[in-house]
Parts: sequence; structure tokens; C-alpha cells
Amino acid sequence: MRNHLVQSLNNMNEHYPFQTEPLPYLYDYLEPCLNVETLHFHHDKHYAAYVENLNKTLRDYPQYQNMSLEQLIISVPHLPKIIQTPVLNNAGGVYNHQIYFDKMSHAAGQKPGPEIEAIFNRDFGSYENWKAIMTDAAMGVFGSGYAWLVWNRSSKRVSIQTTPNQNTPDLMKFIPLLLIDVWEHSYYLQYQNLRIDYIKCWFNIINWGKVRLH
Ligand code: MN3
Repeated sequence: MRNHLVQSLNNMNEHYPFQTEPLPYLYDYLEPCLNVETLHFHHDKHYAAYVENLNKTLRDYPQYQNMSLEQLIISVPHLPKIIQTPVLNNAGGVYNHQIYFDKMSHAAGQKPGPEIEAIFNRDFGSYENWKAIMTDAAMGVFGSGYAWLVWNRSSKRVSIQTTPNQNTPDLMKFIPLLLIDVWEHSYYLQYQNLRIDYIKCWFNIINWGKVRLH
């Protein structure tokens, strides 16, 4: 199963005890879209807390300590009831943040390459249409959650989804390609209530080189 699942950070196949992965860039690298303070809080406090809480949850369950994040997320319904919610929230929290941080880069006028642009043309009409739909999805997340660009394993098409809290798309059916975190902690220090400005800026810091079609 492993080879068919998304490989976003090098550590995606790691298992308990999970580590807080360092950012793949310096804290000021995403300026001005995401400032140093925002990244410090988001990475060092929020993401790190999910790692710590996931490890705490699995500490007394050696039978699950060799499972990857994706295996844990997929297995949630089969875990003992008492750890289902903590694993859903914290394995999801680690997984989602690792993809989020991994797929950003310094704004340099980046656009998707020809392969992704062709897929956007086919499945959304154009790159600009994709941006508009993705913006609406991210704006439409009520409360905390994410908007995702996903690859459908069976239809071989891309689509947009949203998930609440730290939920992920159904990893058996979809491969996450890209996501935007719209929890307030990801933007509030810098943008306050202006989620739309954060989303607009995020499009400029997507690391398209790390968005891989399958
Ligand atoms: Mn977050």
C-alpha cells in the first residue's frame, strides 16, 4: 500500500515515536505572505503539539507503533474506541501540517508547470478557474479545517474537497496533492479576520515542484 500513498515529507513513512520535522526553509522564507511570528507559532507550537499528543496517545499501544501516519488515519475505525478520536485528530494534525508546510515556497511568481496546467484545463477549465473554486472552498470552511486539491485514484481526475477539524480526505480513494490550512491559527496573527487575503497570498507561495500528479 505504501508506494501508492502520497509521499510529501521524507518522514511520511515513519512511525512512533513521531518527530516534529523542521521546516524545509527558514522562518522568514515565506515573507511577506506568512511572517516569522505566524510560522513560529504554527510550526513550533501547533504542529509540534499534534506530534506530542499523537505520541502520548500511542504510548501504551505497542501494536500500533509501527504504523505510518497514513496507515493510522486509514485504520481509525478499527482502533480501540478510546483512541479513535485522539488518533483521528492528532495523526491528522501531523499529516495535514506536514503536507501544508512542505508545499510552500518563497513567492517567485510561480505557476503550475505544463503537466498540472493541462490537468487544470481538463478538470476545472483553467488554472484561474481552479483558483476561483479553491478560494470559494477555502472561504467556505466554517470554523476550522482545510481545503484540498486531491487526485481521485479511480477516476484519475483532480478535484477540490474541504475537511473540518484535522480530518483528511478518504485516503483510500484520494491522494492529497495540496492543501491550505484555514484554521485561524494559520493566519490570524497576521491577517486577523481577513482569511481572503491569506488565501490570495497563499496561491503565490505554492511550491508547484512538490505537487506531483500520480
Ligand atoms: Mn494549522
